[in-house]
Amino acid sequence: MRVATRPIDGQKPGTSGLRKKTKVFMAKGYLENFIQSVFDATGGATGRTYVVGGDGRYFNDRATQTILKMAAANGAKRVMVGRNALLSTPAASHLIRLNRTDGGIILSASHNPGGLDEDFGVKFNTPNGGPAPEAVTEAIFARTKEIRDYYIADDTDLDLSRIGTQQIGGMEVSVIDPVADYAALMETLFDFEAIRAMFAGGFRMRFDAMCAITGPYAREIIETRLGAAPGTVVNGTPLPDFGGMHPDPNPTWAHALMDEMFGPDAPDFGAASDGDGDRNMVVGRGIYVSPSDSLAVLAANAHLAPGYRDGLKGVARSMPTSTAADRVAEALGIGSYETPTGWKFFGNLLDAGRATLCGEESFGAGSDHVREKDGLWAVLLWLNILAERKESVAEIMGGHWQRFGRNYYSRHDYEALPVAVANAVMDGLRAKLGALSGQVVEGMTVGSADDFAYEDPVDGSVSRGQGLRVVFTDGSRLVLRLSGTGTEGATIRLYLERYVPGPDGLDAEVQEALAPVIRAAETLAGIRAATGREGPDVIT
Ligand code: VG1
Ligand code: CO
Repeated sequence: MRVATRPIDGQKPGTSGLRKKTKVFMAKGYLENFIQSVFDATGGATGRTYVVGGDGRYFNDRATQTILKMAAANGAKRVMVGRNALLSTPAASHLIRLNRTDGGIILSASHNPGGLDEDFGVKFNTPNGGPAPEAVTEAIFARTKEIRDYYIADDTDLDLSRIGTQQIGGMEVSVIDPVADYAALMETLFDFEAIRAMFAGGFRMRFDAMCAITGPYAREIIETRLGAAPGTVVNGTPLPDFGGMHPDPNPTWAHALMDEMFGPDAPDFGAASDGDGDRNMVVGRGIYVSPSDSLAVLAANAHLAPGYRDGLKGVARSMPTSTAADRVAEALGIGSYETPTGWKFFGNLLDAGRATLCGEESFGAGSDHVREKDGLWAVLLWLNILAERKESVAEIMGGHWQRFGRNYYSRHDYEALPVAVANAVMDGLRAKLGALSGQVVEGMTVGSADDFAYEDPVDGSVSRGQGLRVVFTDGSRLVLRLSGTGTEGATIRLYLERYVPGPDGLDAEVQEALAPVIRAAETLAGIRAATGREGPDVIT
C-alpha cells in the first residue's frame, strides 16, 4: 500500500541515530517517513535482507511491526528479528555480519530514559554491521526533506514471541533467539573455562543490567555458562520504562552498584550496562575504573584472552577520551588513532584492519569482533584478564599507573541548557582559540588549541567541528563539545585530563588532581558564568 506523506522537519540523525521524544516518533508518519528514507537513500529494499530489533523500550514492539510491514511493502526478501523484537546493539551488529545482511535497523535511544514521556530512537547499520557513516546519514536526512510517499503492507501484526519463520506478503520474517549467536561469539573470544574456574573458586560479581536489554544476555553468559552465583545479575528483566531507571552506566545513575562496590563485604567485581547494551561501567572492590583507563588496561592485557592472543593491530579512541590508551599503544609498538565522538568513525579503521580495540570515554569499548561498542564483551574481557592475572582490580590499576603513569580524567556535563546559551559558550571559546597558543592559564602554558577536524585515513573523508580542544604543554587537556544524542535543549560536555607520570601522585582524588584544568576551563570558556549554573549536572 502506498501512503502519501510530506517531509517532516528535524529528522537529522545525531551522534548515534535519530533520537526524539517517544511521542514524536509515535505521531502519524514520523517513523514511517524516516524508515522509508532509510530504504530510499540506500538503494531501496527490493530483494534485500535486514536485521531488526531493539532494546525493549516503550514503542519498540509497535515500531518493529511497522518496520516489518514497510520492509515487506518495499520488496525486502527477508528480515531477521529477535524474539519479542529484542536485540542488543552489539548482538544486532553481529547478526548483520554473521548472516551477511544488507544492514539492520536498531530501535533504541541507548542511555536515554525510556517510556511514553521519554525517548525513542532509530539507527541504521550498514552491511559491515556498524552505524551508518556520515555520508549515509546525510543522504537519509536529505531524503527526509523530499519524501512524498511511503509503502506499508496492510497485514495484521506478526506474533514475534514465537521462534521460527512467518511471512508478510512475499517477505520472510525469521524470529530468532536474541542471545544464542552472540553468546557463541563470546565463547570464541574468551577462556570460559578459566573464568568458570575463577567463579567456582569463590569470585563474586554483581552485574546491574539496569532493567534494560543486557539482562537476558548477562544471565545466560555470566550465570548459566560461566557459573556465577544466581542473583549475580540484578535488574535483569528488560522493561519498557527500564523500571524508571536511567540506563546510563556511570557512577551517578548506577549508584546502587557503586554503593555496593564501596560498601562492606563488596563483591570482587562489578559492572553495569546501558539501555541497548553497548556501554559498560566496571568497578572493582572499592575502586572505580574510568572508561578511558579501562580501554588502556584492556589494550595492555588483551593478549591474555584467546581471541586476542596474537596481539592487537592498533588502538583507536575518540578525541575526548584520555590519552592513556596511546601510551599503551606506544609501548606495544602498534598504531593509535584519534577519531571524532561516535562509533561510526571507528568502522573504517576496523574494516581496514588498522585497529583491533576501540573506545570512548563515555563508557564504550569494543573490538573488531563486531562493529559496535559492546558492553558485555568488555566485562568478559575484564573477567578473562582477572582470571589470568589472579589480581584484584585495584592491584591491576595500581600496576598499570606505575608502569604508564596516570591520566586523571573526568567529564562534566551541563544538561538541558537553552540552545542559544550553549551555542554562545561554544562560539566564545571558538573565537579565542587562534590566540591561545603560548598563553599561560592557571600556571599551565597552552601548547595548541583548535576545533577538531578528522580526516579518515582509510577513505579520506573529512569531518569538521568535532569539539574544541585546548592542549597544555604538560599534557593536560580540556575539550568542549555539544552532545548529539539529547532530545531536549542542549548539553555541554566538558572533558578534563591531566597526566601524572608517577611514581608519586598516583593516588589523588580525581577532581582535586584536575582542579587547575577545571579552573582553566572556567577562565577560558566561562560555562558557569554564562549558564548561571553552580556546577555540572553529572560528573563522570
Ligand atoms: C554520546 C557519547 C558518545 C557515544 C554516543 C552514543 O554522544 O558521548 O561517546 O558514542 O553517546 O552512545 P553525545 O553526542 O551525546 O556526546 V550510545 O550508548 O547512546 O549508542
Ligand atoms: Co548505548
